[in-house]
This record gives sequence, C-alpha cells and structure tokens, in this order.
Amino acid sequence: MKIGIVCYPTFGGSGVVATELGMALANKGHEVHFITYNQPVRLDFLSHNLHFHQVVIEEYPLFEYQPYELALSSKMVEVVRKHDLEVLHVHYAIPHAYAAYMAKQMLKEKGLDVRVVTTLHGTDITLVGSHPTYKTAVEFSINNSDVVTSVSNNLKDTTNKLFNITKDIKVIYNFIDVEKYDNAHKEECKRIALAQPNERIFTHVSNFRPVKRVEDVIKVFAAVRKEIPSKLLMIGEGPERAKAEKLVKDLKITDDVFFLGNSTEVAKILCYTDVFLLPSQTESFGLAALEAMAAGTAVISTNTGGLPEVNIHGQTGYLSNLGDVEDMAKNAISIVKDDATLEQFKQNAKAHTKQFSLDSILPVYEEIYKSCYKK
Ligand code: GMT
Repeated sequence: MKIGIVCYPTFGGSGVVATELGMALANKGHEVHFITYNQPVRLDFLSHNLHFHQVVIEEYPLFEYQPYELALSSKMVEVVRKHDLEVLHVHYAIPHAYAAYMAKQMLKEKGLDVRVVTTLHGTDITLVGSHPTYKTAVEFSINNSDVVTSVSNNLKDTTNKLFNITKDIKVIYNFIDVEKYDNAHKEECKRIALAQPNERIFTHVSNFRPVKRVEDVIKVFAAVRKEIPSKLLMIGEGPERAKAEKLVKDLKITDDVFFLGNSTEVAKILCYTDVFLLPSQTESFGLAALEAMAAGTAVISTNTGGLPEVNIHGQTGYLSNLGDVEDMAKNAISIVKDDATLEQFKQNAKAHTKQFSLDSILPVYEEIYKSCYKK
C-alpha cells in the first residue's frame, strides 16, 4: 500500500512509534511517506520505498503564531496527489488529525479519496487535548477520522470519558523491535565504563516534562543508594532537567548520577541497566518502560494510566501510587538486593515483551489500513 505518516519527529514516544512503524512497513514492501517538519530522529535510513517530505513554515512578521496546520495540510494534499497515497496515518491528534481532516476535504474537491487513521498517544488526550482551548477541534477530528486507534485500554476509556466520541476506538498496543534490544546485548556492554561490578545501574529515559516527575526519580534513587551501591543514568532533555540536577547536588550524590542528554543509542544504554524508573504522573502506555523491558530490565513505576497494562506488579517490576517514593524505593531494593531475584525480574520483563513485538502488531496496522480502504 501507499501510506503517509504524520508525527512529531522528536524523541517522544509517539514519534518513535510512528517512525518504527513506517520503517517496518517499508521493510515489508509498502511505500511509506513521512510528512513532518524535520526528519524523524529514529529514521536512520531512507530507501526506495521510504520517503521524507518536509513541512516548511514560511515566517511572516504579521503572525505571532505561524499557521503550522495550514502548511501541514497543504503538504499532505501535495504528497497524496503526487504519490497516489491511499492512507494518511496521523500520530498524536493535535494538530495532525485536524490537518488530515482538512487535507481529506481538499482532496475530495479534486475527486480523490484518502483515508485517515488517527492514533491517540496520551497527552494529546489527557493533558492537552481535553483542555477547553482545543477540546472542540480534537473531538471533531477524532470523530471525523476513518479509523481511530489508541495505544492502551486505559487511553481508550479516558478518551471516551473526556470527549463525546461517536467512533469505536480500537486498541493497538505500542510495539518494539525485540531484535534491536537483543542485538544491543550481543555487542559488548560497556557497563564497567559507568559502574563498578558491585554496583547496580538504574536508568530513566524521558522528555523531562513535569508529567515525568524526574525529582521522584532522583528521590527513589537516593533512597536506594543509601542501602545498595548504585549509579543512575538520566537520559533525555527537557524543562525539568535543571531542577533534577539541583536536587542531585543538594542530596550530594553528583558522583553517582549521570545526565547524558538525548540519545539515539537507547538500546545500548539499556543493555547494562538493571532497573528502569518511571514514576510518571500519568502515562498512556509507557513505551520507554517497554523498551527497557525488552532489554531485560525490571521496571519500578507508578500505577497510573496504561502502565499496569505494560508493567506487571510483582513479575516484571512493581507499581506504586503516584508520589509514593518510599514504596518505590522499597520495591527497587527488594529487586536488586540479590543477583538471583534481579535476574528473575529481568527475565520476566523480557519474556513479557513478546506480546508487544513488532511481528505481532504490524499485521494489525496493515489490516486496519486495508479495512478502512474497503469502506
Ligand atoms: O511521554 C511523553 O510525554 C511523550 C508522548 C508522545 O506523544 O510522544 O508519549 C505518549 O505516547 C507514547 C507512545 O504512544 C506513550 O508510550 C506515552 O505513555 C505517552 N505519554 C504520556 O501519556 C505522558
């Protein structure tokens, strides 16, 4: 098929899922066209059936806010017409679903029929989309998509609670390329560069937004470190990084916490991680936790949003109430206290990711594209 993919080209989970999906579809012989404002960060190759079309914004001094949706929908029309695309798969409702609706209407005027699949990822519903500023347009664009999918059952329920949705939302879990994490293990895991053999390694990966509660990450780690020699790797960039660094300084644990910034080598970093920390305020799914689990890492997280659908309490890690740093630290210690327990959690985590493998999820998306085109 010929599929257009629209997403945020950043390190965020929705962009990562969209990019991995596009690359896998292209690998299977579909023609895939990414339509984004930058080349997606995880898009590490372009092939004869994998293309990138940049949405360029013309700056004009009259505009305090540049009209990105207009540029995006115009670009969608141009790419659909030029390459005969059958489906536009937009990831993250704002403003992509709205721009896709406009593109669809413009194409209709030209006698072309493109189908729109919208995938809801989380904050487009829970934090931003349901705000009165955007709610009307988000609800309209969800209801006017040909197919709507969400990345967890929890996000589906939340969407139905927050909006008046007339469409059936299909749940398609996020997925990972299991092999990528296995391969990272096959290369040399340079654990010794960061930690002593007797130390445990904890990792957190996020966009350091308030919803990630990075200060809780530091507090959990500080409590664990009092009992068990450990190191903490903080991967990512974002507005809360300065606060987290200050807390590390105040707690006098700077020698044991490394802020490594954004990375395209997450699989490698995860290969020497023992426990992944994700104490988020909410998380529609928690792709970062799934990636960690695929690399054989136990997860300590909150029990919010879709996290209980990914991290299984007492098996792949533990779930705690939001903000219960003490409980998270206690659980983390119980995992890393001896090698046998840690190994068991690591194995459980890895085994649990099988159901989220690319091989099982990709055909579901292909089926969705086919079905919506038959309508
Ligand atoms: O985690 C973020 O803040 C980024 C955000 C995004 O849209 O890029 O992530 C959301 O989508 C991911 C992929 O579906 C989910 O795994 C994350 O849980 C979700 N984030 C939140 O709900 C906070």
